[in-house]
Amino acid sequence: MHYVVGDVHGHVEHLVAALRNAKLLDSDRAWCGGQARLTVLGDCFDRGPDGIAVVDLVRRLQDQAGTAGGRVDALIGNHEILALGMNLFGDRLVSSDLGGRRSFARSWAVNGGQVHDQERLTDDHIAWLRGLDSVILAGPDLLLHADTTEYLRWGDTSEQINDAIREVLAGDDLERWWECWVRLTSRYAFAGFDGERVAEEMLDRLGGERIVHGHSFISTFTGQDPSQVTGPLSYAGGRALAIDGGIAGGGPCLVVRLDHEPETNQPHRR
Ligand SMILES: [Mn+2]
Repeated sequence: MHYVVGDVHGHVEHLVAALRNAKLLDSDRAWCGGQARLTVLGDCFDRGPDGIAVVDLVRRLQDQAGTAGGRVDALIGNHEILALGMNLFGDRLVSSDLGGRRSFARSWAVNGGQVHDQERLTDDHIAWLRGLDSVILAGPDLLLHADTTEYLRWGDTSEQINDAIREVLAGDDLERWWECWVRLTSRYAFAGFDGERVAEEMLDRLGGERIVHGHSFISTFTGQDPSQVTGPLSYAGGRALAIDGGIAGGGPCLVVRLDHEPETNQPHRR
């Protein structure tokens, strides 16, 4: 079984409760999911109380699941870029910005940056975060943090995209880091009148039958208040699944099981 969760934004207790509810975590906060797979779709940091605790929990579960024959992965979200960019560049101005006012420090401050997270970010955290993938193809599901086609600017395959972003994050070129932050912050690529076509074109290039993403509150697609959200949202003709319940806005932490049982799976392709 493969589960996804995302956009925890420092709300580690919400994550613990949701993983327990999904029977992936026991009462001692240890992995009890056996051979199950869990992918964390990014945005562990900012807005909430303890982004570092979220990262530490994910990393511990990664070790424990590995030992149990399971698997835990995490994807880079725009807030990982923001937290690392703040750490690396602070208030250095982005020179490609002609207004000359942009910096990671400014964006961090207006996007829920937490001093507490910055103070406790270690070299070990930074090395782990810099090595994360941005795109994972898992069976029929293409897992992304953000609902954007901007990933395709880095390459034509998941491997190319992951390598290209890792290369940017391994370096210290502010302009290229800033480009990463901007691209991974865009959204709603699959929600327009032609969203199904846009999603299909992305799937044709990168593989998979369905895009699974976080980043944009489900409530902003449905017009609900985040507190009314109870599950993931399938849209774009079934080609996209939004899983961000909107914890940062008072919504639930959704741990979503990606069901693809052979006997119940309907063919998506014509
Ligand atoms: Mn995001």
